[in-house]
Amino acid sequence: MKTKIKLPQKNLTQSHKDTKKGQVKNSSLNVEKIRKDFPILKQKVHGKPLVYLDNAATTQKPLVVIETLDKYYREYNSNIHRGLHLLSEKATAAYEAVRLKAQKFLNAADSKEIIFTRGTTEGINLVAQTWGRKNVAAGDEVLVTNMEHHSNIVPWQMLCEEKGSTLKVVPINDAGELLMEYLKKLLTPKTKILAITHVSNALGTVNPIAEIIKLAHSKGVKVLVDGAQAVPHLPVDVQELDCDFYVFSGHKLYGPTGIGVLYGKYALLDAMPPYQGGGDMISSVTFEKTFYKKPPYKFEAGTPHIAGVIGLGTALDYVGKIGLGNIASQEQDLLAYGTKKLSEIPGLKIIGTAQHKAGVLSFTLGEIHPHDIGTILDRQGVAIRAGHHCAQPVMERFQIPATARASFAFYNTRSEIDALAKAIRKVTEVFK
Ligand code: C6P
Repeated sequence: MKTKIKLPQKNLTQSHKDTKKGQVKNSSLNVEKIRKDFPILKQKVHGKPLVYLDNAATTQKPLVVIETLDKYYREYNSNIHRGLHLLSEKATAAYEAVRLKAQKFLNAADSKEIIFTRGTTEGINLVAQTWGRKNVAAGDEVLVTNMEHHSNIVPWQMLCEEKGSTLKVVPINDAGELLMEYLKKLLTPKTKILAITHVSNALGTVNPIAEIIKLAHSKGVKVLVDGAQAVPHLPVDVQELDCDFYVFSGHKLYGPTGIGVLYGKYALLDAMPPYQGGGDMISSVTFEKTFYKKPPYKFEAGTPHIAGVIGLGTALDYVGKIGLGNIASQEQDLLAYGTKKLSEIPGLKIIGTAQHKAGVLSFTLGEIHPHDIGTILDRQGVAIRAGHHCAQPVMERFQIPATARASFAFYNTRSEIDALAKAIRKVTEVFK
């Protein structure tokens, strides 16, 4: 298996300079200042300064998000859409205001197209269990890719098992890029939906999603995009993409855990049966018949994660203030610098060398098990993830059991990447 490393076309020394303290400062982002927004980054682990490079698993939270949660519980904790009292009115207004923020964030046509979920996983399950159960029948096909997270495989597999339909898989090349000619071939009259990740969590590949959606639509195939690893790193416009569904998790976007967003085109949402039954999703209930509310409420049964939604709103504001363009440029610099630094380490092999990548560096180091790499790095204060990253088919494709994975956020610095490289070299020494 051949892998070729292609560095992003960027002049590293011109656009970024290390300051005296080793922090990166560039024309658009003052990372040293930004880091002060994240209280957790100040700490030491195992007596060493924390170098947090596990951002694809979850990002750290800025103080404004933490304070938003604190304020909600201290000052206006209340159930929403139900009470006539002031606290409930305040909580309802704050909750619904975030729907508008999420609409703006994704540039959805209407706030009714925004459904709050527990996260990406629940968003995909919701679509598979509602749209999928209604529209996918025996003999039909559901198309996914070889680089999907388990969350975008298993719900479709469950649906296919139930319906007697077939799950088809678009293969990837040695760099971790989709094989477009296979994608074209696999979009057949039997295909009902293509469920595809925008950015791979295990490889970092950024898929040409606009082109793919166009292709699928030209064959009459609906498209669900898993945006879990995309929205924290690049601007997304669902109207421009013309995707049918788009899902993401708040916790990877500097927001709280347990909250996410499902975007769906209104006509599709309106025609879908509900996901769960319960309070707040009905217009009337009798033992004979229940009538449901219109979207989005039809899909938000029970008391939702009110604090999570409100916290997500603050995270969206925070990211908006920093600017996804600035975030992307900072992270691309880290990716290029990290790729160069890690490639210099003897025996280290980067898994995922696509032309277009987000800030993810998955790697193996000779015969050393990635779990050992992760443990030794942790002792040096460097937090990464090791394992299959809930993407076992990716590991199978590259014939490896696991990788070690460093993933970047805009608050990371080149000096942290130096610390990562130093810690990896230590792993090699330990195993000599
Ligand atoms: N990936 C990682 O370390 P939830 O758990 O629902 O917030 O997100 C699931 C999910 C779906 N799709 C992609 C592309 C993802 O990366 C993830 C979460 C984390 O890579 C945890 S496994």
